[in-house]
Amino acid sequence: MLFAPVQLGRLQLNHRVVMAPLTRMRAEQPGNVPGRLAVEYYGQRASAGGLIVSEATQIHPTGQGYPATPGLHTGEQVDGWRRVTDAVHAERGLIVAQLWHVGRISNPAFQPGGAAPVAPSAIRAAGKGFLPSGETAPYETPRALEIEEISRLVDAYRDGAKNALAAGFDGVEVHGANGYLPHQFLQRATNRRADAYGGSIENRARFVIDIVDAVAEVVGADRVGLRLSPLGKANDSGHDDELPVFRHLVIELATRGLAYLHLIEPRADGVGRDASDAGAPTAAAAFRPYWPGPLIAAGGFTADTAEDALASGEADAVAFGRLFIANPDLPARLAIGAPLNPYDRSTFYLGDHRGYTDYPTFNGTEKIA
Ligand code: 8OZ
Repeated sequence: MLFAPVQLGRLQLNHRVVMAPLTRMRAEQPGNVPGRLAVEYYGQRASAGGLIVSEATQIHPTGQGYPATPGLHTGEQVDGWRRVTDAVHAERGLIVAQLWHVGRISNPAFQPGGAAPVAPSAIRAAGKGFLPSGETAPYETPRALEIEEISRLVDAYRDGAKNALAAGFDGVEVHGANGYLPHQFLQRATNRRADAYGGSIENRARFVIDIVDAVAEVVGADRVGLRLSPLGKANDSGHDDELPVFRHLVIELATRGLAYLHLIEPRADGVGRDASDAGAPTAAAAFRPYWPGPLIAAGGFTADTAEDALASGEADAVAFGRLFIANPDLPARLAIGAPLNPYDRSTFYLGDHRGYTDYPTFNGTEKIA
């Protein structure tokens, strides 16, 4: 079924092999602008009627927490992304912009004026994060957002959606996963607010819902996706029993006619449970009963497990990350059962064209498995 068409809201796909959002940290400096290499990289990965989700893209200067991640809040960045979307559309592919704010997963060195990163509450993340140099340092304690600042950040997502349209994107995906700002609002462990954005499940879900509604006003609900990691542990997330807040969120959004819900399976590296948890229900299976709309599953899928997820009805499409890094022509390869290039983890982040635009397409002479 990977090669049966599917409709995700307004997005009409010819096949169900989605390119997952992939942080690659190669935006041009200064300005965090997607450059010539990004145009080539995304163009290589476009396929007719195939969907690409852009790498996570900060919608505000305070939303950055890694070196050389692209933004979508300056004119230069919009112009850079326009060249990317043109390259994807030239191959008759589709591309949505993933709208990102890292919240506390940052360092003052990335922040305007060297200020503390912002978060729902002043609770430091465990572990280390990036510095602009590419080195790492322990996270520092963030500053709790004032309630007026929360609505300004929702406005920043709205502006991000406007900029996405100006840049030629076919829609937007709200990054609600992996321990970043929206996820920090959802979890009790990171949200100790006593106002309308903290406390009850309804209040903790409010920020994500406000964002989804704001961007839907701009692009139409049927061009908005939301990515969540309800069982993941990335970036010091996943301490609470979060299922109730995710269930509430998904049920609340189920009536809005969104393009899709995008769920990360916890088996993916970095967001994973231990092997001892194997056999626990997948995120897609756990939330399918609450989500009648299109669902994309992501996280460590192979062609075979993807077919299983589609056949069982758990998912309507499957996003591939690492396989897409190493195989620019991944949909074509999967369609004919061609062998796959192995990926090189050492070139996932930062650096140059190596490991970015130089993975070869299938030349047709290798033996097909
Ligand atoms: C890997 C490295 C840096 C950021 C995510 C945006 O986890 C990311 C990310 C992944 O969602």
